[in-house]
Amino acid sequence: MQRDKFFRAIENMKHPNEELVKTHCAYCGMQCGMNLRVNTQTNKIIGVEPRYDWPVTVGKMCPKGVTAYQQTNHDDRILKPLIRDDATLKGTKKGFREASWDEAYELIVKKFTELQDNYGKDTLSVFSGVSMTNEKCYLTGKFARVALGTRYIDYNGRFCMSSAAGGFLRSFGVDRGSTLPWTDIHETDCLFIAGSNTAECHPTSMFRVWNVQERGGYLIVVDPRETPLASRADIHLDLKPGTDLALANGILNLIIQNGYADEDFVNKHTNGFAETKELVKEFTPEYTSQLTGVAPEKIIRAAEIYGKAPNAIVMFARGSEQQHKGVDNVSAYINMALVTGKIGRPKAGVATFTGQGNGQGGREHGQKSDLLPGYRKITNPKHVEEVCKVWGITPEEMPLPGVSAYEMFELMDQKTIRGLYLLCSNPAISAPNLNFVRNALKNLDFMVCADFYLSDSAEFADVILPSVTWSEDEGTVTNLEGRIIKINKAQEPIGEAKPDWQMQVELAERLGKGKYFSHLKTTRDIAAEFRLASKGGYADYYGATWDKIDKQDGVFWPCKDEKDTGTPHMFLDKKFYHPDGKAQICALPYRPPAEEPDESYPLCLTTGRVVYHYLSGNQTRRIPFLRAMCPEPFVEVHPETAATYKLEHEERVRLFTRRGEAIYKVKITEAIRKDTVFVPYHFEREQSINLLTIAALDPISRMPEFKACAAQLEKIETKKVL
Ligand SMILES: Nc1nc2c(c(=O)[nH]1)N[C@H]1C(S)=C(S)[C@@H](COP(=O)(O)OP(=O)(O)OC[C@H]3O[C@@H](n4cnc5c(=O)[nH]c(N)nc54)[C@H](O)[C@@H]3O)O[C@H]1N2
Ligand SMILES: Nc1nc2c(c(=O)[nH]1)N[C@H]1C(S)=C(S)[C@@H](COP(=O)(O)OP(=O)(O)OC[C@H]3O[C@@H](n4cnc5c(=O)[nH]c(N)nc54)[C@H](O)[C@@H]3O)O[C@H]1N2
Ligand code: SF4
Ligand SMILES: [Mo]
Repeated sequence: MQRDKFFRAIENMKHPNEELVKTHCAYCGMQCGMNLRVNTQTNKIIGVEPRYDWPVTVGKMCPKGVTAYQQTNHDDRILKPLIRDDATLKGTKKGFREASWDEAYELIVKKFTELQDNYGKDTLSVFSGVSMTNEKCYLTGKFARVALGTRYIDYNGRFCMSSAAGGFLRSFGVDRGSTLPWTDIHETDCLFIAGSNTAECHPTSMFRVWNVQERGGYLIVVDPRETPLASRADIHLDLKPGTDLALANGILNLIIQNGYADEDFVNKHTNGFAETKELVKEFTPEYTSQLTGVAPEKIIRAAEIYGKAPNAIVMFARGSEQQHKGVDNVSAYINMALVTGKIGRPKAGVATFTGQGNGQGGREHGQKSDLLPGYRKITNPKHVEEVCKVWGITPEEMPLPGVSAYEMFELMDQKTIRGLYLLCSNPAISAPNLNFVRNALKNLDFMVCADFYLSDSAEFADVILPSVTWSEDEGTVTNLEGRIIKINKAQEPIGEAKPDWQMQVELAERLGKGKYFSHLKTTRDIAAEFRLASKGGYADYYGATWDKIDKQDGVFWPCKDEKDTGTPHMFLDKKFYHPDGKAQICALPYRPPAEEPDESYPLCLTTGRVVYHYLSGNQTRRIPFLRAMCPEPFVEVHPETAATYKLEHEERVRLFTRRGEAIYKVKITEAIRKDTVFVPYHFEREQSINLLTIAALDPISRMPEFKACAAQLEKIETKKVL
């Protein structure tokens, strides 16, 4: 009924010359189905409507998605290449002039060549992102290693999905962020969700979450804040930031003690149970409560509900992953599913809420410092050989593994890296310990930035190349289920903007590497080479042709050949990807956060998102509706904590850590722990919370600890206006 009404309303609103282009949202890993509305007379995008025929999101979209189309023809678009002609103004919007593509390319080639002649191949670096299609991500890896010949490439997923990836690899031997399709979620009996603000960050998952409860199932939420999701949970485990590992061990201990372990499954399909059982014994409800601050009875009840549920799904996101033990946290939550055998069948399993639109595909095909297409390892000679065959280079020509995203800034600081090609990321806002990172960017001899808006990071560049938005190009993206989907082009690039792949092909040619790139004239050409390069790797996309994607509403990888329809459910045959086919249950000793509160810094600072903004905010802060709904950052403070500092709602307060300080509006709320403060990170310049965060890196994933550091508040004494 309601749907009919909606369509009638849309029908009435229709422009007389309108065509719909079937595609997906520009932003998060949900990749909601949408139709872009295009005026066929002007060939410009004029609006959007949700797609009811898309099985994952069935007509749902969030405030960012419904306004995403406003990016394409926005006044702030960069329309021509820009060259800096006043180096004294680095780090500001000023000092750029417009240039032709030829002039920009020539300058880049000259500077990159000079740097490599003087300091060696590895003096150049590429820092990339995963708002790009698989084809672009694939080509960026090839561009770094073949066109520039450098080992230093890494990307923003290091700050996002790297801990999930590390945990999945260790536990299952394969890193697909969801073991089951999203269409299973509402049919399970218990959702255990840790460190995800689902209602704000993956809003179009929420109807499935509510449906679990409506059907009599349970929702358990682990978060230091009472988010909209937590407020509706059957149990809210309101832990101290950075203590997930203790909580997961405590719950596992109770699961084992109370007889909820599936011994048959454990014996046949896993390793590591005995050591883990022994290790978690210490984590009694009382001890776990001491470490986490969660009441013992809540921990006991959570273990009971999860243990008894016939089917359950363990889910997590950056709350538990962006820690210096993020990989351990992920494996510890996966332990719950492995010990109870609630995995490898429909309606039961494990999933992470993948962050960026192509956060899954973008991490599989060679943008990470140690990976090659198909999730191959650059340290494995056989893998290198397979990729070399497709690229037409010799194994000796393949660069060595590089370092992680944050470590690249350290190398820039030390002048080991002197040149940077930055695309699709805005680290001058989103990297931790920003005072250091911004200085490292300033310290570069030569920096190129490809973006469609002038970002905070672009302000450090010597050359800015105008790229296109998602709506001006086509290609595939892998959503948070592991489903490969198709993004379609709705409009020609505006001004002189070009897709990233085209810039890379043209630059490669000018760098004398045309032989490896000149055959790539369209996205389809890249898609064909990319599928081939992934063939035989475990993230095998070879069978995922664009036709099949269209016919099947996407294709879940692995998909090996033409006949293969893909793999919606992982591990149905109970075969995991470790050499012996077994999954690993991990014994993980507890470690506290890298920096714990003390007398000088008594509060724990945690950071994250609001529904209206996306990541560094470079895209969403320009959309009038989103800016109006959330114009500036704030610091969430519990009423009792506010009282000790004599703070009033909405007054400004100085928040500081050992690394930096910023001034924020106070938001007094009972939805946060008394010992914790929270700030969203989408804001520019001196309002960036990353001026304060700590770059303590996970030893395996090299993920920084965005979610916990020690902080202090100071009231700003203001004079009364007379
Ligand atoms: N609106 C919006 N949606 C987005 C994005 C966006 O920028 N804006 N970004 C997308 C991307 S790239 C990502 S990665 C995802 C992120 O999605 P989420 O991970 O859901 O988002 P965050 O706000 O970073 O963190 C989630 C929750 O973790 C909690 N938390 C903090 N510390 C801890 C802790 O120590 N343990 C636990 N268990 N929880 C903790 C926070 O209180 C917060 O509610 O969202 C995607 N969707
Ligand atoms: N304190 C704190 N910091 C965090 C986090 C946190 O929770 N707390 N979360 C981290 C996480 S999960 C993430 S994912 C990172 C993200 O951090 P960033 O990588 O900085 O994310 P974006 O804002 O998406 O930056 C993308 C930039 O590229 C541009 N862009 C978009 N699409 C394209 C394209 O196709 N081509 C080109 N050339 N440019 C494009 C956009 O305009 C934007 O300027 O931030 C991390 N930082
Ligand atoms: S939930 Fe994510 S993909 Fe869907 S409309 Fe919002 S931002 Fe876009
Ligand atoms: Mo992310």
